[in-house]
Amino acid sequence: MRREFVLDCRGKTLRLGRRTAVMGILNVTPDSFSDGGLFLDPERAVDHALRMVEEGADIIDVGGESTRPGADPLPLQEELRRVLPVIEGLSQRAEVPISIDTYKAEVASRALEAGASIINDISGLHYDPRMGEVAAKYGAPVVVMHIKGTPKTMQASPRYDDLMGEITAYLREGIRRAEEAGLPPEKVIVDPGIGFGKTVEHNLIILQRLDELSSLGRPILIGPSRKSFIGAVLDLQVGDRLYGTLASVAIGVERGAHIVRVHDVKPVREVVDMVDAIMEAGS
Ligand code: 8Y4
Repeated sequence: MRREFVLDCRGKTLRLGRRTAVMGILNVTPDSFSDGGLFLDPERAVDHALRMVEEGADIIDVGGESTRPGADPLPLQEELRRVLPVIEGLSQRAEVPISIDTYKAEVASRALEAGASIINDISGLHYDPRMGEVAAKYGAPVVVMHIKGTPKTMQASPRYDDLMGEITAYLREGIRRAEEAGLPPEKVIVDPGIGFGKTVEHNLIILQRLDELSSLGRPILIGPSRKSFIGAVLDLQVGDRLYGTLASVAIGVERGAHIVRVHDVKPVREVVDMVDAIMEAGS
């Protein structure tokens, strides 16, 4: 019983709530799409994105900086150098909206100019004070994600007195900041930030209690794909976490997720189409 939302992504319409939307992950780092050497090849990245669209992705999330636990921040110029050619190339060849995964307002702004239409801010409008105004200027939907700490520090034994209460309060503050900057609350998507300042147990409880985020009245996005909580439960390395990802996606959708951010688009599309059919049956 997800609420339905229609999201205008700068001319591209996303209908959320009946059919689960799949966001395909496009990591544009030199170790993901190299030209055979040390350099990033934008065309290979674009080809991978187009394959994800053929497999059923509704959004492509382009990110240039690794936000894995313990990762160092990436200089602005290098982040721009990685993501802009890919966004330019992809926006000419794909119909689906492109999101820019960044917490820097300057990167978001340049990405929107280059053809992106959604901002995916892992800080939930808490790091860069200019992010709200960039979103408002372009009328771009923003994913507001919860994080405790920073990517560098977040996994140092995170503790919560009230896990879902703290996440909800942080996301509500993100929605407030967006509105204060002039972005309508209708343009905000909320995300509990699986893996960002959470223990294995916290991540499992977030999925178990995801329905509580519906009190925010906004579409819900989750990003469980291949994350370490799956590795911890199943004792599997990152390349072997597909079934754990699919279980997390199925439960997350049943508990109210409108959008799932994943690496493995084809199998996830199949799982969410089936879960959607079960949820819609008889209505
Ligand atoms: C293997 C591969 C294991 C990647 C872990 C990872 C989210 C997100 C990330 C999320 C939103 C990641 C940018 C972390 N996670 N954005 N971004 N929600 N909105 N780690 O959960 O994928 S990066």
